[in-house]
This record gives sequence, C-alpha cells and structure tokens, in this order.
Amino acid sequence: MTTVTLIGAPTDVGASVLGASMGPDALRIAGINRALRALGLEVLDAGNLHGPGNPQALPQQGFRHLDEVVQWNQAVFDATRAALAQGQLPLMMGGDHCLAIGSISAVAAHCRTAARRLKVLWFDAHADANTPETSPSGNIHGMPVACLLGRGPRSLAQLAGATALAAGEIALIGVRSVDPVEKRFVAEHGIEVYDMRTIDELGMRAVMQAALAGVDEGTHLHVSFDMDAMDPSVAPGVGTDVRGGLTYRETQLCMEMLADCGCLASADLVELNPALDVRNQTAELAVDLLESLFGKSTLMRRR
Ligand code: HAR
Ligand code: MN
Ligand code: MN
Ligand code: MN
Repeated sequence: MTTVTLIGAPTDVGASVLGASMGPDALRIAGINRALRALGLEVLDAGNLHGPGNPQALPQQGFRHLDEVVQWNQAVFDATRAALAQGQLPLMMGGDHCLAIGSISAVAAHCRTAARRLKVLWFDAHADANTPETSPSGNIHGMPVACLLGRGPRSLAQLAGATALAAGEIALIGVRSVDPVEKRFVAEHGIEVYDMRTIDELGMRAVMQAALAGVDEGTHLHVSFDMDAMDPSVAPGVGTDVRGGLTYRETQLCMEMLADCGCLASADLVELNPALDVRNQTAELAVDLLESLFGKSTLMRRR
C-alpha cells in the first residue's frame, strides 16, 4: 500500500501577496488526510516544517528574501528526500511555489540514485521561468522553473549540488501569463508548454495524452500543482489570479488521467491562499482534485 506523506511548508517568503503560509492548515481543515485515507491509502501527516518568517523586504540584487527562501527549500528538500528514501509518496503542501525548488531537487536527486526517468508536470497560470536579471518583481515564486533548469543563484539552482532538471523532463500546463523574457527562456530551452490556447484548441484529453507520452513504469511522475492554474471563478483563494484558467472539469480530467497512468510518485500543492479565499472553498477544491489524482473515480474502473 502506498504511504502518502503530507509535508506542510507554511511560508509565503517567495511571494509578495501574503497568506500562502496558511495553505497547509487550510488543506487539513478541508480534510485532506481523511479524504486520502478513504481511498485506501496510508496517510502520514509529517506536520509543518519550520523556517524564517517573511521579512517583507525590498528586492536586493534582483531577489526578495533569498536567504529565507534558501532555508525553507533546504527544509523541504530534506523532508522530501527522507520520504522518498523510505518508499513513501511525498505531498508537499505549500506555501508559495518557490518551495518546488526544494521538493523537485529532492525528487531529481532520488531519481539519479534510483536510476529512474523523471517527468515533472507543472500546472500553472505562470511560466515561473524568471531569473533575478529578468524578474519584474524579485519574487522567487516566479523563478522556480528557471532555478530547476540551472538558471539562478547557486544556492537554489544547485540546491542538491547539481542542476535538477533537463528541459525535456518538464512540461508546463495551463499557462496564460508569461513575461516577455520568460517567453524567450521557454523557447530557447525548448520547454514543452501547453498554454491555455493549446488546451482550447486541442482539448484537455489530447493535451494530457501528449504530456504523458513516454511516461511508463520506469518513470517517476511528479505533479507540481499551482492552484492559480485554475480559473479564479472556481479557485479564488490564490495570490496572483489570472482569468481564463482551467475549468473544474478540465482539471478533473487531468487528475483522472494522471491517476490512470499509475506513475505518480510525488506532488506539490502550492499557492493556495486562505486569506483570499471564500469559506475555504479553494482548499476544498484542492482536496477534491487530489482525491481524483490519487484514484477516486465516479465508476468502477477497469485497470
Ligand atoms: N511572472 C511574475 C513574476 O515573476 C508573476 C509570478 C507570479 N507567481 C506565481 N507563480 N504565482 O506561479 O513576478
Ligand atoms: Mn507557480
Ligand atoms: Mn502561478
Ligand atoms: Mn470530495
């Protein structure tokens, strides 16, 4: 039986809008533990990690809060690595999206030692591919994709002593807000991007089939889910909402297809901001989607 380890990372040091730090508890209140147990999974809540507070400082050399972001990511890295080493499936509950530098660096290190192929599916309204030179805000939650591909400060881009990902190991899904320099970054690295226009034109089924092409039993599949990938009309509890996002049904289909592929081995649920939410509905939505990701289906499924 799979053991899902919940790792809470309650911080918003990578963002300028405050509140994502309350994400882990909002997911707990929405019943994440009970919901996953009801699917027959063993769930271990490892509690919340600890780290520095949010200094709310201005950018320095293109970054806001670099030291704090590094400390939080080291904690996420260690907890994720430990869960993977024990054969568990870590679910990192953010917190803002800068924390995926730590979780995915740990996943990448794990895959190198275990000789597993790696595929990261990054659901997001944003490309998160800024560098300190190009970031309009200095917010590090706009930089994790670049850091994971080796572009950024050493302390993040080489968190595990090596570049975490090759460009072919990541695909972005749901994107609709990309800064001009990010466009160039994504094109130059040849990153697979399924933006909202592509989803409109091809439909989510075809997009997910393409994104999962080549994912098989030998693949460690990591899902990094930024709640702002969804349309703000269904997911209002996020700090940087962008209209024109994924619908409830499109996202359910994604989750169901991911569950069917059977390769999910780790995940992040990030950018949930309870301070901006209405009656915890975005956390409840997240739990609903996670249920589907972990195999809940409407009917009996032939597997
Ligand atoms: N691209 C903008 C920046 O870098 C906005 C980033 C918004 N951040 C996120 N990440 N929510 O997905 O500042
Ligand atoms: Mn993001
Ligand atoms: Mn985003
Ligand atoms: Mn439900």
